[in-house]
Amino acid sequence: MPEGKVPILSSKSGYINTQQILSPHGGCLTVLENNLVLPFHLERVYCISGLNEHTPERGRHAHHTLWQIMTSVSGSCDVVLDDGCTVQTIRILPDGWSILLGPLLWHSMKNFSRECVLMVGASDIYREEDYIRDYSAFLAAAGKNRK
Ligand code: T46
Repeated sequence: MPEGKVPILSSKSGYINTQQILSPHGGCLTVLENNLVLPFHLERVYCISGLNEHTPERGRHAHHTLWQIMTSVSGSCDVVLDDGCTVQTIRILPDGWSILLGPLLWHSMKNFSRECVLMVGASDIYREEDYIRDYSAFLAAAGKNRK
């Protein structure tokens, strides 16, 4: 558990150390690679950019099977995690601590700082059918999964 961080209580989530590397030439490198202790193999990487304090809440969905790791390359935002039992808000910062987003975890991102850029590594290619965008359907699926 990283020092000074709010413990993540949701199942299929947690912090992963992705360490930001300070380049000797200036600037900073953020790396996502399969050598990290990830419970999945990376298949796709995407960035969410153009974010600022006026950007409305994003996400608001869960995935049936997808695993993801989210890191801040620049700026910060709140990531709300809801596993159907526990809801909590985690601030994500460009400090090398990334957040694991497992399947059946309702998540949203909000309260972006200016020039916030998020990088996300995913276990599969983009498939719209893997999304659960209806909250009642998510609760039903998460409840079934616990039985
Ligand atoms: C997630 C959170 C953290 C694609 O065509 N390919 C892709 O790989 C992705 C990720 C998205 N898209 C399309 C689908 C939508 O038409 O891009 C559009 C915006 O996607 P969405 O509204 O789902 O964006 P966010 O920021 O709400 O969610 C994204 C990911 O989609 C999602 O998997 O977990 O970031």
